[in-house]
Amino acid sequence: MPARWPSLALLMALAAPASAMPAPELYREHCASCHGEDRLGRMGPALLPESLGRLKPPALEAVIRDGRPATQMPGFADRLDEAEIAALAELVRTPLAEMPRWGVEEIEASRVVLVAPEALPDRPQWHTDPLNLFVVVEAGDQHVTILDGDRFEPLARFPTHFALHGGPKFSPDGRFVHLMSRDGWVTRYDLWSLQPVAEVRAGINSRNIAISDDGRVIAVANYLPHSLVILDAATLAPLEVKTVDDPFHKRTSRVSAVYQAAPRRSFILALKDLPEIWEVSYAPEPPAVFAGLVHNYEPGMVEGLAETSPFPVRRIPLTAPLDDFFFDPTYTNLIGSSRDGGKGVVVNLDVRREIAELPLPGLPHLGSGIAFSWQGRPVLATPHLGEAALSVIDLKSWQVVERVATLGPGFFIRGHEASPYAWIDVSLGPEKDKLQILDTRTLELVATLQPAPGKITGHVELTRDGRFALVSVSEMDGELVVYDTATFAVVKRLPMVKPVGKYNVGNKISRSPGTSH
Ligand code: DHE
Repeated sequence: MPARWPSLALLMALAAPASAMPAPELYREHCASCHGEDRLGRMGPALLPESLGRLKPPALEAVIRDGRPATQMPGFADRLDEAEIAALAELVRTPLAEMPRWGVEEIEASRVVLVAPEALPDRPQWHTDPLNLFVVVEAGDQHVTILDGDRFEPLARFPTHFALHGGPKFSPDGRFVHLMSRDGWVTRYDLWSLQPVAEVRAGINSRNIAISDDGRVIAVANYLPHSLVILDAATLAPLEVKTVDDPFHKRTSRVSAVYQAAPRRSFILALKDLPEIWEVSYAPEPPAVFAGLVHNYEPGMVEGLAETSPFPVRRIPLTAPLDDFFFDPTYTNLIGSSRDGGKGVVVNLDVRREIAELPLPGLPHLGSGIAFSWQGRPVLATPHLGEAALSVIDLKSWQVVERVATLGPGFFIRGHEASPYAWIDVSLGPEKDKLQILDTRTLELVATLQPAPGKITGHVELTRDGRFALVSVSEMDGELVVYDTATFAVVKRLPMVKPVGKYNVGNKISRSPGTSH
């Protein structure tokens, strides 16, 4: 009789340390109480590939081993060995077997009204220019500071949900600001009484929000699930959850971003997985072009379905998906790019067609572009995430009129109608601690600043009058450095914990062409 050998699985099990537990059990024991049995997040953030995508595997293991500073995430080095840490990191990077459900019911169940509207004061509880406040997002310890933009002094500082992203959106009078976290939490905060008034979880993994120009509704763009959520702005109650789909081909799509198109009274959606742009009307009486066939499919494709939503959709077909948009001043045309396409595509929203194409290699970051006038023509300037350059594009002829070489790729450019200078970060290149100044009259770089040698310099926003620029030194021991925009001299330094972005109420609600909206 041949000798009987133990199986490989049995040998491995015998060789494994006595404490080795399967990853799902480790997760249940150590992670579930904070991050949820379903990994969708509870008091701790969601642990899904969509939420962790930007954290490389060794960095993820380091967080499990050592914890995350300035948060409640403890280190597990004393309880888990290296193999267990690696197994847990692998588990949380594994996609969920099924798309989680996050519909009207789940959203409504998460909603909390913290202060009733009738309990709010009828005037600001402080004395400064209400339209020169700044909302500063400090990502290092998940806080927001409300800053008096006249004196550069904090009025309030409060904790936020984990990982706020995108620009906060203001009510048209500048009183309320709405913040969104990558885990889908939307918070409404009253700047007059300096307190959060309501919050709701509108998605599992969200990209950004937009508010209608009348301040009535908020749209939330989601990656998980594949939806656009419309909220009542005053109460954050869900009004509608739209699955973003192509029913004809039975496909759904992540929403890359949602933008407010005030002159059209609509939201415009960039879709990650469908070659379409969606226009969603929020007008109380949507124009006739939104009526008729559901979602404006070609006649005969999807018959018999009537659009009954108060927020009807109009589809604009594309040859390939576009990620990121910049609009001309009338919101008739937009220029879009895909993260890997190497080109810009101009789409006319009225005729629902692509009308021009231009070469735009190096990952342009159109969403953070600014508009100004150069040699009597309206132009847009956009930084590039993948190239040390700034592209300047004529908004009428849709030609690249200038490509300005910079010290490195960067995220943002900021200007102001009262100043001839634009401020450009080069934080994605080797000289991360530098900032360059573009003269918008000559398209020449006229100065290089170094706010804090050796430290990452990022996002910039100007005061309401354009006289001062607030620059982020985006490190844990970071600061906001206030510059005079005429002399480039430092006026003040305020310590901050990794301030990623800051937003001036007046510039945002007046839709200053020097900032994003
Ligand atoms: Fe952003 C805005 C997309 C990575 C900080 N970012 C936006 C917007 C989009 C976008 C579509 C405009 C939405 C709005 O304001 O309504 N961002 C993306 C990406 O696709 C990208 C490259 C990858 C990703 O993981 O999402 C990305 N963004 C980052 C970062 O790594 C940054 C630097 C740090 C962070 O917080 O994640 C970052 N994004 C910002 C900021 C804004 C922003 C500060 C608002 C800028 C403004 O002035 O309006």
